[in-house]
Amino acid sequence: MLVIFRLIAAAAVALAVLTGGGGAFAGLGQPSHWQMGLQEPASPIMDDIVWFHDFLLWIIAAISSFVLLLLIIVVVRFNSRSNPTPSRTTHNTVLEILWTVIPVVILVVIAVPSFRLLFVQLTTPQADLTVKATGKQWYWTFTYPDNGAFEFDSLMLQENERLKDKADQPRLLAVDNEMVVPVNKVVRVHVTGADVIHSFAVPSFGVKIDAIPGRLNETWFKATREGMYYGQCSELCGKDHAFMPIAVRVVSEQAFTAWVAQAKQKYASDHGSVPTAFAAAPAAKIE
Ligand SMILES: [Cu+2]
Repeated sequence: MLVIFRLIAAAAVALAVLTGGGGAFAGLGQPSHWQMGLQEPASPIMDDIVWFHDFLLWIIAAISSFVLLLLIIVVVRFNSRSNPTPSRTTHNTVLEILWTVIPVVILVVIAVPSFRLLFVQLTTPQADLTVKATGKQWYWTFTYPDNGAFEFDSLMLQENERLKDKADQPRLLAVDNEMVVPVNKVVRVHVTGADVIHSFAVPSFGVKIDAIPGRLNETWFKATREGMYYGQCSELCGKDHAFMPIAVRVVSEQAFTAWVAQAKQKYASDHGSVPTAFAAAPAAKIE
């Protein structure tokens, strides 16, 4: 009896996830408690990724249910008690053609939106702005070549630096200097690594690309809503890999112009300098 109750509970959870219950738990720009789905999308690419993910989930659920049904039929109808003298049939042409053709059709149906998504992700449209993100052990450096080539380092806020009552300074994600971009503009991101391989990833934008020393990778996003969006280094890069978050603030175009004017002054002295002091800094203390 208990087993049946557990099965019913598991089915109810699966149904809730399938019918989009997961989406209700997802946060915008950062993870949320009890989150089950992907983070809320804030770019056309992430909209497509979420659609593709849900589409695949239905296909996977249908295939798994079908296989489970076949297994149950075999167990019940063809065990040695109910079927003491098994049939000796070995071939069935129609069945063999079907179980070859149907999976091929399913794979083609999956491949079409999958390749379309890959092409859209890898083809940068006419960019309004370029930002270079350099992964370093263990922080990010952002450069704005189109806006006067100023450059600044973005380090995670330690527990004692963080304003705990501020919702936009989440633990292990808030940084001292955020990357700022204008809303509804195509931002081209040039990504590279200064020491080892890192990975630039912001879930709500659907962006994830390796930061490889000696190589310039390119990705893009168009943020459709203003706000704070957090990501993390997504390639194991050393002991403080978990403590080099990416924080992107999406603002209006006017606010962006104002920020650029102010940032040019603020980071003027940083330009071209190599902040080796950070590389040799003691380990981040996380409580
Ligand atoms: Cu890293």
